[in-house]
Amino acid sequence: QQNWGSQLQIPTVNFEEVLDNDEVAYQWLRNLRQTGIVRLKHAPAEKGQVAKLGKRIGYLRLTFYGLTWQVEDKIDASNVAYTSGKLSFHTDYSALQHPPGLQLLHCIKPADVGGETIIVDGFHVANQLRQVNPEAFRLLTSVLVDYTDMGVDSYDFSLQSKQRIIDLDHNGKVVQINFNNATRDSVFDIPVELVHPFLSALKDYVDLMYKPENIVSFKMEAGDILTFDNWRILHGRRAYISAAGSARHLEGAYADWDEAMSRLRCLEQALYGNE
Ligand code: OGA
Ligand code: NM2
Ligand code: ZN
Repeated sequence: QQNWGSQLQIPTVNFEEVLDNDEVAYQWLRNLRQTGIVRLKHAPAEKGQVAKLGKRIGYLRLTFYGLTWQVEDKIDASNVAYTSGKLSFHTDYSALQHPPGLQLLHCIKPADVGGETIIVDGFHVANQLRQVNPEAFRLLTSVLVDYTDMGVDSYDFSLQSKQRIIDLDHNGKVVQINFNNATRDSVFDIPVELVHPFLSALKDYVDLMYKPENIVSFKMEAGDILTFDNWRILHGRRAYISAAGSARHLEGAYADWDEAMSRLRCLEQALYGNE
């Protein structure tokens, strides 16, 4: 995996080629693993395209928001994402005990004004925090945070989970970020004397994320599909003006790393197996 900051040129491939050409599909998934984000260009600006990518991998991940979901400014929104408001840096669905590994976001209609995307490499910033503030890093990698997501979409739901903001593997390597202030519970089940140090550590991490040298910011165009590692990349959007008749519309979906890595290995075997 390659860390990146604001210098990143987002790896970009043609959508139809990912569907039709095995070498391009292989490049897509390899880049996704390495860089954590790949932009697909020139998809048709209509629903159904992220579902095709799901078939290319194997399966999409079904959640309470549906197999695919529509990011629009909705009345009675089941989630803050379904408003025209700003979304600060987050990973999706920390309220699940096993958050989706991959996210696909297809821009069908950009906002006329606003709605720009911001992204940051959460692993890179976590390693910066480890350097500059080891104690904050220790708190974010050990304290369990309560997440909750309640509401109604196709079904009613009431999810709860406990997550570390930064997950490490057994060698101390950063392997997963679980951070979404919108679904962080008002319940915080830790010793009271830890609350302030924890929140201050979290603020230090967030402040590092927002450093200009770490952020990449751009506006998605109709037909763009962002595919990214939801365990690694934090994403957000600027607020937008919700214009009647030309409303912003994205279609999104989740997938998991097991299936994506499986497809990557099968493609590699088929393409280069006997060399
Ligand atoms: C989301 C989200 C980004 C956008 O729906 O979780 O981050 O640009 N959306 O609307
Ligand atoms: N949506 C976009 O964790 C979250 O609630 C992220 C999920 C609504 C499917 C938003
Ligand atoms: Zn999101």
